[in-house]
Amino acid sequence: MSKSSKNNPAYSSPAGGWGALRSSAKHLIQSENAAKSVKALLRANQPGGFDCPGCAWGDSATAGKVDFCENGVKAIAWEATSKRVDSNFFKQYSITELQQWDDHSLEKSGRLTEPMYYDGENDHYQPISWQEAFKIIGTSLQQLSSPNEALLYTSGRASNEVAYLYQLFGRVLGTNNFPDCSNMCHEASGIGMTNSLGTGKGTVTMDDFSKADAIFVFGQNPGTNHPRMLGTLREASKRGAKIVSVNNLKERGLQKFSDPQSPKEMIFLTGTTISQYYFTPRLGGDMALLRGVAKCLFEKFEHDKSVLDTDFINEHCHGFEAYRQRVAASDWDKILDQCSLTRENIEQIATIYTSSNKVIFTWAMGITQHRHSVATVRELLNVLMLRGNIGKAGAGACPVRGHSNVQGNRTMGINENPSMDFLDALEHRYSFSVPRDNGFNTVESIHAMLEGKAKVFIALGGNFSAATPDTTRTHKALKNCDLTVQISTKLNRSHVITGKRALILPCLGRTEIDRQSSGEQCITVEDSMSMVHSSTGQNEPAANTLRSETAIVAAIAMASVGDKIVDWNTLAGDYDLIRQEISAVIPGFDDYNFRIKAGRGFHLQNSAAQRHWRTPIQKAIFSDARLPEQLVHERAQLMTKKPVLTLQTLRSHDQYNTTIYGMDDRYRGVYGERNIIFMNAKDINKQALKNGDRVKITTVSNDGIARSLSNFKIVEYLIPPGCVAAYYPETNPLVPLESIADECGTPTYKSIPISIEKMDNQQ
Ligand SMILES: Nc1nc2c(c(=O)[nH]1)N[C@H]1C(S)=C(S)[C@@H](COP(=O)(O)OP(=O)(O)OC[C@H]3O[C@@H](n4cnc5c(=O)[nH]c(N)nc54)[C@H](O)[C@@H]3O)O[C@H]1N2
Ligand SMILES: Nc1nc2c(c(=O)[nH]1)N[C@H]1C(S)=C(S)[C@@H](COP(=O)(O)OP(=O)(O)OC[C@H]3O[C@@H](n4cnc5c(=O)[nH]c(N)nc54)[C@H](O)[C@@H]3O)O[C@H]1N2
Ligand SMILES: [Mo]
Repeated sequence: MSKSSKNNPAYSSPAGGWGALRSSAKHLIQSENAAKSVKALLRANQPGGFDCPGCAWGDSATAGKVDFCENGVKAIAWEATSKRVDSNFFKQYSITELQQWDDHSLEKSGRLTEPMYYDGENDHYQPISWQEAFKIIGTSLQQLSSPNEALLYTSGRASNEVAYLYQLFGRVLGTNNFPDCSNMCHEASGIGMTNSLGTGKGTVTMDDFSKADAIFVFGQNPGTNHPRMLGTLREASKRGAKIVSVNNLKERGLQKFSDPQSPKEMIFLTGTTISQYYFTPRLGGDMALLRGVAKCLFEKFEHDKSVLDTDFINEHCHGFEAYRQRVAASDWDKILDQCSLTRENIEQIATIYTSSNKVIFTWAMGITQHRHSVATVRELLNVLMLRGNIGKAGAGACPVRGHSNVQGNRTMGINENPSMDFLDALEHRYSFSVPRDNGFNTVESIHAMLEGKAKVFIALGGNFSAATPDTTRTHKALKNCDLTVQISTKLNRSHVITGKRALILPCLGRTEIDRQSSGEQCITVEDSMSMVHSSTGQNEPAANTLRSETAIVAAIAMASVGDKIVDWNTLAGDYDLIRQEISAVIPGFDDYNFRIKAGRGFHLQNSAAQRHWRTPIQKAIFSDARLPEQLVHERAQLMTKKPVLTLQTLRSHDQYNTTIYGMDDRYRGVYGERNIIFMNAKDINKQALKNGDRVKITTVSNDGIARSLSNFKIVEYLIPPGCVAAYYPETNPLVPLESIADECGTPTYKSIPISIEKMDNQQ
């Protein structure tokens, strides 16, 4: 196979298979610590082992089976690297110099091992003792004129134990400012599901996947981002379930998959067809598509009363009549225009849907990162509810989460907008006056820093400066802070875009042994199916100077608010004690310490799965939202004469969010580069461009801020006309801070109106 990105799609083999094994081997060998990585891998997602830090897909029920994927290998090898970023490294490279490095080079430098301090005086980080570092944070927080000038960011890899301590610390300090990666990720799923069903979490378990008659995968690329999900889909496909993909790109993994654990598929170089049906709507067209499906259902219902589950609707739902009228009022022209599919396509989807009794809808960022994402999530639920597909075995809603414990972090109270029940429970347990005002989400935090309303920024993991939108303004915001603190495993952009002063606090990774005063500790996490299980690090820490995230947060709390309300040190010395606190405060965690000892952990009950609706009227609620008046390209086209295209920013196969493992995107036939833009041949011709041309990409907006990126290479690709795609995080400078989803504030990373022009030599 030619390693060129000229003739896409270049990947003709099934996803997975030997390609995945070869790539796994390559990443292991390049990891400079192959033995350590392999040892760790064999314990991934096994009882007594650790939870793979890759994604939040559920674990295999068959204990003992090898349960990791190519991208899990990359995540584990990346953490086990023998390279070190220590005080010598920072002596050698100034902050200004490191700012010029790309994301791949920064993280590839290795594991952070020593606490470091930048005091604003010279351009280098200097080593600092842990005690001094905590003192600086404590003093800075105490000097704020209000606790709401502090921002406590969390990335979804943090464990339940550290997340619980972190939110408790913030609330004792007096703020609900908990921006998190979820604000940029599945926020729309949480809000849409809570409004419709009274729970923000998926209603299915792994068992439902083995019973479903049909599984619809919306706006998701599991071949890269949730590879173990392909194993589940493969099993379903093999037993005759229908798999339907709805995605503007023909993602390889959703078409054919060869399971590296199937000797037959490996030896005979075959694979299993995953999606028997594949539909490619325009970016942001899913709500219109679903509205069209609902229209078909109502039409069929005229002749066949079994098409809708009227018993379920009558007994469990509210708002059916208003929804029926809204569907009737949505006209076909607009529906077909917005999704750019044919009426036959939509009728076919409706027929597949009505001919299946038990149906699961899964979705990810292709649904949640649009202006009308909450309305789209609710439309997915409307269509499920019409046929009683919530709270029935083999059926339900499955927002497939991103980070391995992002769902658990929310359960633990990492939320800028916490429920009153949760705050009451904290107040009851610890007897202090808990802050009740909403805090800032991620985008609001950036505004607050820009306006000088927030002055101390602490990040529990993640890479805020690269993951967030409007990079130029976000960097200005961070630089405006008095103090920025990063609790991290590896060097990234957020360490070199600093506040006036900055601290790096290096921590243990998930794969490493965590020793505290009471002995070796395990942590716990919750996956997309609400299974809570323990994770025990297996490798020796990268350095004996590292501390656990839990120990670091406890020490920050101690230095800032003291131990009058919570005895932080005792809790950090024995994580069983933290879990006892969680049991006492958060419903569903009774006998927590006991239940995580059993094999694969325990399932947190999901009220909607039991047809118990925690909405204000105790019913599942149909949403009667209108279709968007216009999609982004229509609105933006009024602002410019140049052709407007809609840009989605997405992940390549060789990255984990802002962590860039390598420069290839194997399944899309791209090798050795990331500054590319996938375009349809028609759009390329329309602008008299050619495959391979270099272009400048400019955001179309009327806010007076210029946002452009130069030197992106056109890759001709099968993508609906008018839509283009490019990699995140490189394209974040193009995403306006103000471009956020209605009702939830998630940046619209999957629909940015842009124009392109050919680079001349001067540009
Ligand atoms: N290896 C690896 N694993 C990961 C991650 C990673 O970066 N690397 N990230 C983790 C995280 S935090 C997350 S949130 C998940 C992300 O998992 P995904 O949501 O799969 O990630 P994206 O790459 O953003 O892909 C979005 C998919 O939706 C499609 N899409 C985009 N817009 C639309 C639309 O309007 N309609 C439809 N129908 N489809 C659309 C895109 O073509 C693409 O296939 O993965 C998690 N797992
Ligand atoms: N344009 C665009 N932007 C996006 C998205 C998009 O699709 N398009 N997706 C959004 C989504 S879905 C998400 S979730 C966010 C992700 O945003 P974040 O969660 O903030 O970013 P990550 O890249 O996952 O963070 C990687 C860093 O985490 C640190 N790290 C890794 N493991 C550990 C650990 O065990 N402990 C600690 N303390 N640190 C650790 C390492 O230093 C690493 O550099 O990005 C969002 N941004
Ligand atoms: Mo995410």
